[in-house]
Amino acid sequence: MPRIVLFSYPGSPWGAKVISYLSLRGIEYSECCQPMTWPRPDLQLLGIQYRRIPFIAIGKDIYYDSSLIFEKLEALYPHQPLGAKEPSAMTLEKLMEKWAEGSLLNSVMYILPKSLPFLTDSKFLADRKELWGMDFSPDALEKGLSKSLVEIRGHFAILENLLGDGRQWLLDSKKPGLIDIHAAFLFDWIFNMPGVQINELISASAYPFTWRWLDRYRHAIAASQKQGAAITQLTGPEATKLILESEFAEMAGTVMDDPTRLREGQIVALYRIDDLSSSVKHRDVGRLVGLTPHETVIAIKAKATDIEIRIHAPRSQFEVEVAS
Ligand SMILES: N[C@@H](CCC(=O)N[C@@H](CS)C(=O)NCC(=O)O)C(=O)O
Repeated sequence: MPRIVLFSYPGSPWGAKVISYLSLRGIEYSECCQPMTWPRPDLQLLGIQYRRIPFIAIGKDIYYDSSLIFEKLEALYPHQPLGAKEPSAMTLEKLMEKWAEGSLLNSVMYILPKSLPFLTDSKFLADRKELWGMDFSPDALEKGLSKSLVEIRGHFAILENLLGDGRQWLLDSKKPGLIDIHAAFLFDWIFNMPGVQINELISASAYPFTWRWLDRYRHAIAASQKQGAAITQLTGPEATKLILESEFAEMAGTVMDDPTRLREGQIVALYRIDDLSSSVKHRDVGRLVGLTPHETVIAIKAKATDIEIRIHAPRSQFEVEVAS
């Protein structure tokens, strides 16, 4: 299998989520660090318009969105995967993934420590306002704090209920599974930030099982990172060269019958629909080469080359349509 290249930036919670997964699996990878805000000139070398972080390349296959990244890593690296195997556990795992993004994410944002330098950086604030419509300034965060604490208390109560029988991990496994990553990564990210204040209403004395589980999670990730091989850092040109000189990780897909009625070979636009600017500014345009209930695959040419790479995106939160 070609070497994985992760495109992320330090401090990205979703980037940390993918890194935690790779570490727990012991899968080696290289990293191409990106700026925290747009533009990301490295991506232009590959011809990629995608705005969000992280994404990974496995050879000339590029995978957007951590949900698809996990599905692919589970399937392409089948030795000792982390995902649940039994249908009810698989369902819970998927729901936990959606809960983290759809509910938990918004709750934890307001406890970001106000001393973080980027919260007073006008470039960062304007960038995120354009992307999310959200004001991350310290004043705006302060206004949302009490609602956020009420919500986090509710989230903790759900976990405390499950962990209250003394299990170590959410599905009572011996080691952390993918479901633990889904449920823990945002708490792990926020509660380990320098300067974070933990209100007593959500403290370890109120939710002892949940805090012990979060502690175990942090130690398990740290131990796996200590054991794992060093991560190679690549510049944009180095990452591009590595990717373009690699094989594809997967065979070409198929375009199945689909409600969109799109057909193989059509030139399509692929973009996210869960933020304010992707549908306008971050459309990847290419030849449709794969369409299933799970994913869209388009082929594009890397900038100034004749070399094709394939972009894979999940169906959920993405739109694909004939390019205009
Ligand atoms: N559902 C996406 C969420 C990714 C996401 O929102 N990432 C944040 C960074 S942690 C982002 O892209 N923010 C805007 C940016 O960095 O440009 C995934 O799972 O990959």
